[in-house]
Amino acid sequence: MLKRTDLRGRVPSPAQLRALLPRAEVDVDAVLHQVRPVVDAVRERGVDAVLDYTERFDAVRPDRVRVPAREMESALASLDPVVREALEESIARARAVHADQRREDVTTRVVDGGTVTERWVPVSRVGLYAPGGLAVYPSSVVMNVVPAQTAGVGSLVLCSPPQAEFGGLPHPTILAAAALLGVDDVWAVGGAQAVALLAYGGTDTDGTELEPVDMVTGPGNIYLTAAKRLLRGLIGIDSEAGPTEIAILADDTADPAHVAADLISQAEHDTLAASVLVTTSEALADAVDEELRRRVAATKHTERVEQALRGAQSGTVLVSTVDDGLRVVDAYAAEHLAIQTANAREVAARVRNAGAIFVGPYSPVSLGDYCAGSNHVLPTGGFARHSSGLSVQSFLRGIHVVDYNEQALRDVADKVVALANAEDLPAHGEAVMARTGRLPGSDA
Ligand code: HSO
Ligand code: ZN
Repeated sequence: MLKRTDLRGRVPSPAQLRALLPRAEVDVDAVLHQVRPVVDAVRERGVDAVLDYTERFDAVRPDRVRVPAREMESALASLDPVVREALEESIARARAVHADQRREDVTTRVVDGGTVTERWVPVSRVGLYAPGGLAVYPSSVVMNVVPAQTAGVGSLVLCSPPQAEFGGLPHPTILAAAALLGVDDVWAVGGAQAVALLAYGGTDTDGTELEPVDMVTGPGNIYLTAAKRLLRGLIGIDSEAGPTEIAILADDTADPAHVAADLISQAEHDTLAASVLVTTSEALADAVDEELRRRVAATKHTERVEQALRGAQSGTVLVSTVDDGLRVVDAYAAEHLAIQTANAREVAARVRNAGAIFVGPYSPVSLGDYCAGSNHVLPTGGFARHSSGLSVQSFLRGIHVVDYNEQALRDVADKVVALANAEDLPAHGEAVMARTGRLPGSDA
């Protein structure tokens, strides 16, 4: 089922390796021209425009956009208690991990009388997005809300598209998850119009105001991503999420049933999802193929999974050694990397590029999707070479606070003047001399 690339006895460069492991192309730029008029209309006409687009794209026109408090309560009250308990566990574990990410302010005494403090300040107001349609993921609400709340973001608003089958409200499990997390400001709006409304703000049909946000995070389809790209700058955004990816580095100690189940688990998200097995063992590769045949036929979303596994973005790579395998997975920089080898912990410690790493036989990626405590909003498309997943840090800004006294300024004044003159910006030096009252370096 997985096409095979045999790299045994070869040592391709990282760039060659990346070409061997292609990624699904999602051309966001191609839809910018469709999204721009939506964004412009919401800027000009606010909620009226939102409702027009909602009618067009979501086939429903709610009376108002903001979800009433009683609807939040009733969604929570009708949530399946088993799912509620699972969500609560997921939230508690995520809160524990994210609490440890909080940064302390640090003051560096650079010289006597001169300090620089790095002060970590949360973004004031954040908009979170939860998709509807095929991807109704209350777990993603948890993964976006928990780091924002833990960072100390004071004001959070959630947007999710209205669903005709739920009377123009967002999906009830999304509302219930928001209620469990203590997010009560929820608006029934999806896609590009949601990002535009969050960025520009607007007034609901009953006069309720949505204040503009400073930042928008959360996954969505290509139109939502295009809107984020258009509005970036006016608002901060998280990194663009592409189709999900799993890479597994395995040797002959791996259980083929585990490997196959994990490859299928992420292929289940999307026909463009990537499932990549990197292994030193041809026997394991054969056994995994065998398991895949059996399991793919039996799983619920057979067609989607099969298309993902057969796509150009998925495959098996045979390597001579675990070291070579590490080179391959580092070049690929997967969103999720599972290590299923002997001494998995030690092998995992040598990985340089991955969104998240799942160590050994009992840490499957789907544990991380829901209940490990780790965040599941992770860099895709090779972005793990330079970026991290969503964290408390994503919602904080480090502000340098510079505090020098007169003597400390005098002591360094000639250095500032020298650099200012070297850059032909003498007024920079003069701003220092205006305080020191004389040319730096003179004895008077
Ligand atoms: N694996 C997805 C997250 C997710 N899985 C949500 C299940 N629900 C991207 O990391
Ligand atoms: Zn998943």
